[in-house]
Amino acid sequence: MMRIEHFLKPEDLEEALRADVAAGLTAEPKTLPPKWFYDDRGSELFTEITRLEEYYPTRRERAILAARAGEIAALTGARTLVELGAGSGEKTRLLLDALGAAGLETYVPVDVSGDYLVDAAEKIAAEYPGLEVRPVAADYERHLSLIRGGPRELVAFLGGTIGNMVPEERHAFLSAIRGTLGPDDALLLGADLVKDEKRLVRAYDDESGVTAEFNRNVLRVINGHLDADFVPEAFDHVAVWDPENEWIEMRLRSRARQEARIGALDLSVHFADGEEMRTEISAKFRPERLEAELAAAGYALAAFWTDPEGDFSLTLARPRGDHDSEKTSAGPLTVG
Ligand code: SAH
Ligand code: AVI
Repeated sequence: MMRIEHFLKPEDLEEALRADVAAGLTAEPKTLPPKWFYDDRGSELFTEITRLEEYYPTRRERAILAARAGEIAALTGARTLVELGAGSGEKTRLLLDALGAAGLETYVPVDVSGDYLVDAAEKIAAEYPGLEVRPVAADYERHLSLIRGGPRELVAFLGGTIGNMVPEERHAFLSAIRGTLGPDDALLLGADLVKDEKRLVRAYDDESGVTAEFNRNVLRVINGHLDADFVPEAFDHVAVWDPENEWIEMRLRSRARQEARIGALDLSVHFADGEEMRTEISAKFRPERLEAELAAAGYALAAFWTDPEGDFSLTLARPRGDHDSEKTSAGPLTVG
């Protein structure tokens, strides 16, 4: 059995869920943070989503990684790869192959979904016998400073998960990562790009209903951990494009007037017929915006790549030194 570093003991996890649910379900409108989708079942459902025809981001990011992993290895010379929100680590293998050939020694996958993380890390350790694999169960928004990286570190945050944060959270998060990086370290950031609304909505409202189940899973997580009695089937899955904010919003819409009782909070929550509760945003970016957000958080771009269709992006960014604090970019972007 693989050793795992745990910053999220079950009681911490419960305490955090309790606080988020209490705040989110008493707010107007009601909201829940997306990190609570990912128990074992939620992580499996997400993996299922990545295989759907409608859900293009994973395929597109994989194509960029397949084309650019060698360049990433050459540009970073990474000896340590820290992957935030690693999930199944399936695409990561493309990076591990290229970085491994160029001297990678340690892989630190970090995820809030502890059991799923251990399974994924065990598989990777078996496939890469020379690699030290050190999984860390943590909330990357709270425990970043506790995660032990290593020399010549590459921090990867893939999948477009940055889009699941609102702009203020993104700024705080990117700045916090920046604070952990030394001058030889770098950030590899996957971000989905703005595109045709129909394709975006299809990607978040698939024909077979897997995303709907993923969305409702947050209610099952609350039922299981906080002694609640949500009936997930009493809520419809909703995915809408918000053109002003340029994000997809996932919501759960109550099919009727109903009450949910959350035993651990001694709280009863009333839902009106048709009331919508936001469960996730998935922001889509324009390259200028990404560059500006990275610059504001203290980075200079080293490279920017997209897949041939221009659907998804991968950015390699370095901490900006004091001497070039006036610049917003390290130089010309590599696009293609
Ligand atoms: N990187 C993978 C998985 C993306 S799904 C990919 O590109 O396919 C998002 C992952 O982030 C899930 O595995 C989820 O458990 C994890 N996650 C979400 N919020 C988190 C948080 N606050 N701290 C740590 N992990 C988190
Ligand atoms: C993890 N994250 C990048 C996914 C996304 O596309 O925003 C989560 C997801 N939500 C619905 N489908 C997938």
